[in-house]
Amino acid sequence: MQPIDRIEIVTADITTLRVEAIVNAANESLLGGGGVDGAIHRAAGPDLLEHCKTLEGCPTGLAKITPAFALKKQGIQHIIHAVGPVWHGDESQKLGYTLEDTLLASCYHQSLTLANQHACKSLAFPNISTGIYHFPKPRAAKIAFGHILGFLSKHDLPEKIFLCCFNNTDALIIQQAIDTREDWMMNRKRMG
Ligand code: AR6
Repeated sequence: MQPIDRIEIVTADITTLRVEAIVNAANESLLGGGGVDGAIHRAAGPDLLEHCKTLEGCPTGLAKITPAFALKKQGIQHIIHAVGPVWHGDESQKLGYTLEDTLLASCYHQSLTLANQHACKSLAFPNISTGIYHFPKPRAAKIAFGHILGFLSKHDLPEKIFLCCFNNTDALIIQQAIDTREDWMMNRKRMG
């Protein structure tokens, strides 16, 4: 199967998915918050917070893995807490040229690496940093898709990645990032 066929966009609350691992858009404290972080902590139950208290936080751009506690009953085994950057960047800078771009890419890479090391077959990502942290959504979508595709082309696990969007507008933004990349790949092939 081509790497691109292992990536699927879904519109859902990430806590309702039936996947082996989900990624949380956490903050450096790892002690919960709003947005998807709040939803995951509510769904996983208070044991998650107790466990997170032992982790001593996580720097921006990195990720830590925990059990899924109450979410295990629906098949989720792991939660990967990735700390995305707060966007202070300059949108006029080319993609990949801001510190925030690098840190966001690192979140995806670290999360994929942890999922791979724990032999996860399926992994779902929320749109890290694009809510409370205000990372521009189309820019984040290009970074997420590019890095996931690169990782899948070198690794058999995870077999399947779900890009979990909270609404259809966000799903469209991800789809556009994928379409743009596919057009670019086709043009590159045509030009030899
Ligand atoms: N399922 C899927 N996606 C969701 C859900 C959900 N249940 N809830 C929100 N989203 P955000 P950030 C989407 O703000 O920008 C927290 O307080 C949302 O629409 O959750 O990385 C943390 O503790 C958006 O597209 O995360 C940090 O302090 C995406 O998830 C801070 O927010 C990310 O939005 C992290 O901010």
